[in-house]
Amino acid sequence: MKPVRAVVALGSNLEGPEARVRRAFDEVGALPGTRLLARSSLYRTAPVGFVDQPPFINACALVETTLAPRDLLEGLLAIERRHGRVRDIPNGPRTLDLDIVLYGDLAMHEHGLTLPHPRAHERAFVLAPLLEVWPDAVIPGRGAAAAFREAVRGQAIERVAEAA
Ligand code: PH2
Ligand code: MG
Ligand code: MG
Repeated sequence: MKPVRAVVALGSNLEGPEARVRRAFDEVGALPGTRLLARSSLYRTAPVGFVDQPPFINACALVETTLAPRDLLEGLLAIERRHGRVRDIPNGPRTLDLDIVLYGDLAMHEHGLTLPHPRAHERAFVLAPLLEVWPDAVIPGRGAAAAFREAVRGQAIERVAEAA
């Protein structure tokens, strides 16, 4: 299969989030058929949705992959499990969350996998690192990712560290 450019959002707010996200970049880049093209800075971000939990560390990875979307997702979920991810409270605290934000220009909706990520354009914690690794990114069905930056201005996010 021809390699496709994809963006993976990384998030953690438990058990050493910064070190964990740094490690997760390497683990994403080590998936079969997958090459890490760029890693964003790390951002400290206020929790969105379920607010009574610690701040998150968020980042984005730009990859090139020959994995089909479902196989990429399975690989990401396996990494999450290795990080001891427990799914109890929806949107609640987690050791590691790895979401596919973009997979080329693909738009699809299947059980457990919607592309592009349906909420990416409304979350500063995704948009800021996404635009860092891919300033011209287009969100299929919505348009240039950069056009949404203004709308998420009010959300609390702070760049805390360079990419590793
Ligand atoms: N992830 C969520 C829900 N809320 N808030 C922040 N700041 N960062 C996240 O990664 C995040 C969230 C569901 O995946
Ligand atoms: Mg998520
Ligand atoms: Mg997820």
